[in-house]
Amino acid sequence: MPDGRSFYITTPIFYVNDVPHIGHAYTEVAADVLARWHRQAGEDTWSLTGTDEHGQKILRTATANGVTPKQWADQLVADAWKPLLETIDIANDDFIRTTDERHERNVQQFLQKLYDDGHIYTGEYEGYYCVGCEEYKTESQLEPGTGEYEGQLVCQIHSKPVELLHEKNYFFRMSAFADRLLALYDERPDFVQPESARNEVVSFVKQGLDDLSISRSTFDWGVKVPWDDSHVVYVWFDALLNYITAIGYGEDDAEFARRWPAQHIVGKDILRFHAVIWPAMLMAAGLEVPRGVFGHGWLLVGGEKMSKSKLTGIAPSQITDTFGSDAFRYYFLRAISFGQDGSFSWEDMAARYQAELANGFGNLASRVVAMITRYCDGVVPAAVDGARTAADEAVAEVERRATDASWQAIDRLAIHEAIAAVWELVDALNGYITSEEPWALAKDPANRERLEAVLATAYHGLGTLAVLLSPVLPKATAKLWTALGAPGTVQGQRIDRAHEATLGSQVSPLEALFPRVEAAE
Ligand code: ME8
Repeated sequence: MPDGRSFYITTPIFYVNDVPHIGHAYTEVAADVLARWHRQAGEDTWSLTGTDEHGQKILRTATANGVTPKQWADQLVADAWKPLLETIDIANDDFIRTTDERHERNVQQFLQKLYDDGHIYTGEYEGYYCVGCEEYKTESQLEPGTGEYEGQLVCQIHSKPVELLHEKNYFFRMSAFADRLLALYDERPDFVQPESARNEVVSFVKQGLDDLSISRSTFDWGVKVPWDDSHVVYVWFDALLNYITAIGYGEDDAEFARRWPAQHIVGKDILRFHAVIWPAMLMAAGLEVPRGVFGHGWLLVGGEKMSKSKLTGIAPSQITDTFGSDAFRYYFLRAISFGQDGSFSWEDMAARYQAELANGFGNLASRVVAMITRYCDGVVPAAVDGARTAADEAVAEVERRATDASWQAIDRLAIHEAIAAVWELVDALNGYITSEEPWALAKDPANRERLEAVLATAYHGLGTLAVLLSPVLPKATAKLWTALGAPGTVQGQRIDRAHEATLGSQVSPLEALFPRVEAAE
């Protein structure tokens, strides 16, 4: 059951050096499904996404393109990142940019507080910096380059050379928080999920933490350090703060108290920033740590992380143009266990589209609506209590189970398990129609009562399915809801009580929810 707490969920804010690929879309969709599910469970829900626009990576890209970094960011946000949200049907509540004034002034406020409280000091640092990661690397995170990078050290993630930097910077005394972090991971085993991510984080912190360089002075594209404007704030320190500046940190205490803490959904590449640095920053500021950090797996191409810099990125619209946004959302959340790596293939996408969406769910919906239209003139038969058989009861039981099990899975962030739980109802209803054979019952008026009971049971099951699948398949379930003649919107229904939804009395024609796509792709 929903616990009545508010639910605040975030995605990473993405770098605007390039356009999005399906890896970014995957994170967006996962967070969106969780947000929609909690919202439909009646929780006070808020979902945030946005863009990370400062730092050397953006500065260099903009310079190479002959524009200012702000011009570059404005263009990418307008032409690529905001349109992505429409392409994959994201219902976010807010979109934050790190160049927003509401963000910049409160980054300064946060930093000033840490400085005043003695958490920041001046130091010198020499190390290898990867501009792709926007991070100093230890030698164990580097490898010898090959080909054009022969003789240079390259970053293991980007396979591009790192740069040896020597700077006088401001440092955050992060080392002081190692024990408190370990106590946190211990007391709240779900703080970092999945288990593999938690283990990685714990063993990393157990080795002891270094202090963190949090300013840069060799370029000026960033938030100015409030007490020294010859430095800008390190891009990660700036970016992590988006999660609180977006909900009123420093300006709207009531809103901040209402929303914080957040559940963060990130890719496992940026787990340490979220599960180590970020909670340490919050502890230093005397704020509550996040509700949790979930590090999902990578989408792989040829066994490697799909990426813009390696030119293996697939644009989300390449998939949605053929299969639609619902199928995109469904595929990535169903085919990949949330938390594990997964590979995308057009063949697998097409096969699941046809078997599960078109034949499994879409066809079920069309058949039931068509039979009520044909045998009952579109009038939904009232369920006749006395005529309920064991098969009817079994369907009702699966409806209850799917409702409860999917919510419990969502509460544990196990999105793939939630969808699987709902799919038991798809399968049960298909099995029910096959075994009860309403088309055969319709041939003999003596079976009228049984025919009506079967169609009423199937209709009710379809209503439950529409509600339970609405976070994943918002477009198809809205069409189905209309065809069922049900009141209000499907999104307005309580998902944790889906099997109790009030339905309608008259169906209307339903076009194919998942039309056939040409197999050529
Ligand atoms: O790291 N598979 O931004 P970013 C799955 N600005 N997810 C993937 C992926 C893949 N192959 N590739 C990218 C940054 N992602 C920082 C974040 S947050 C305060 C700052 C997703 O544009 C995944 O969510 O490099 C990953 O964590 C994120 O994109 C990295 O996006």
